[in-house]
Amino acid sequence: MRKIVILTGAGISAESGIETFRAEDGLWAQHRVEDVATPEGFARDPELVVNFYNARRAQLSEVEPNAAHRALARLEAEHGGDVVVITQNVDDLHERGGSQTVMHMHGELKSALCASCDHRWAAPLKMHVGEACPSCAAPAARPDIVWFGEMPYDMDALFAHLSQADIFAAIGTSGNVYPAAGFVAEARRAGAHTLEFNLERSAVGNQFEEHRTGLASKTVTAWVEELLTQG
Ligand code: BJW
Repeated sequence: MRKIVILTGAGISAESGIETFRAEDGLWAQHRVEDVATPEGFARDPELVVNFYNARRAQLSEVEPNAAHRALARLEAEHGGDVVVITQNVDDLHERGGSQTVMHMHGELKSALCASCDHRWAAPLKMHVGEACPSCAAPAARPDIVWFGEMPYDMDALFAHLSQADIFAAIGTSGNVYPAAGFVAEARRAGAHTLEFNLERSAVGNQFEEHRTGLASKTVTAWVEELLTQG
């Protein structure tokens, strides 16, 4: 059976009420990327960064997965082959929508990371600057988020999945951030059929063979129905 690798970005969670990054009224219009999404910003003003992620973690309890998250979970449950969701999102809406195989390449809001020993643990709803690591006791807790200039998680495993993909779909991502924006090229090298789901062409849109334009809740649900009907 065909192996399906799916890359998701902020656009899949937009209809659940979570802001994207690069929309006119998105997160980067309200906060400077350099201040809240770089290790240098965290070193300069850890309080600002911890509060930024505390607010976004709190927001998770107010939002629900939408039809696109649920459609991907249905695909995984009903497709006879392998389905892997690689998400750039730090929310937990794929898991709450029912997906089992989810790889969070940019980290997770619900996780904390020790800047000293790399131990990861379940973050409290409200993190505090200088909290002690439960493993090594260093006062070095930080949000478990991959900031610019840091290595995304599980790169070897992600590239291994891409190299075996028969279908590669990117959903709701602007194609501005690497290495994720390079996954379509990698999947094409592996011979995968490539599709993009977005409201508009992404920055790497010309590399996809097929485009489905519109709200992910509609286009992804229809695609999953199609795939499962084809068998
Ligand atoms: C809908 C929709 C609906 C809306 N339905 N669609 C020069 C060249 C190349 C690379 C670099 C370079 N200079 C520096 C770099 C590297 C850098 C990078 O890419 N910079 C670029 C800005 C150029 N990357 C890194 O530093 C990464 N690490 C790295 O490269 O390590 C070295 C390495 C080398 C080689 C191999 C492996 C590793 C780390 C990147 C970390 C990104 N972190 C962030 C923030 C942290 C998370 C957080 O705070 O939440 O992650 S940035 C932010 O962007 C966030 C997102 O995950 C990421 C991607 O954004 P996304 O998801 O695409 O959102 P948007 O808002 O951009 O787009 C939403 C899309 O949805 C839009 O297209 C809408 O149209 C669409 N949409 N509603 C369908 N209903």
